[in-house]
Amino acid sequence: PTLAITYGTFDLFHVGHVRLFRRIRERFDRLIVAVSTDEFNAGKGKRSIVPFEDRCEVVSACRHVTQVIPETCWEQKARDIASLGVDAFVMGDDWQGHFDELRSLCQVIYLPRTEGVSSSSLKSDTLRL
Ligand code: C2G
Repeated sequence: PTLAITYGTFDLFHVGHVRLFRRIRERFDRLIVAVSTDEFNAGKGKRSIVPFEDRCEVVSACRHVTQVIPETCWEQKARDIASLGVDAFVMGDDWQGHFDELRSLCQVIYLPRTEGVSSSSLKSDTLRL
């Protein structure tokens, strides 16, 4: 069985995340999702509304997801790919080109983002209600 991995914050889980996972599973048998911890997010300059444990629980409940692991640092991707036997590293294309060094380890695929939805827009739209 083929295995893909993707990384992200997945705050305010939305249809863009679901579609990314679904499209990955159209290509691969299994999908591991690495969810950014609150501490790692702080390093990204991001503060999520939903705490890490809850973001993991929500992502785990998605039927397209095989397993959830924590993302604690930028450098873990190469280790994860090797230790987990990953066939493909997949991200939305807002990351186009950022992880091409991983092509020596596995397939690297960037899929088009879902337009019109993002955690940040959901946050700001809610504030305007
Ligand atoms: N995404 C998408 N469509 C959207 C919004 C997000 O396809 N409308 C994708 C992004 O391209 C990304 C994934 O969903 O691949 C998760 O997005 P974020 O939670 O915003 O994650 P990010 O902050 O990009 O962190 O090491 C990688 C980082 O952890 C990625």
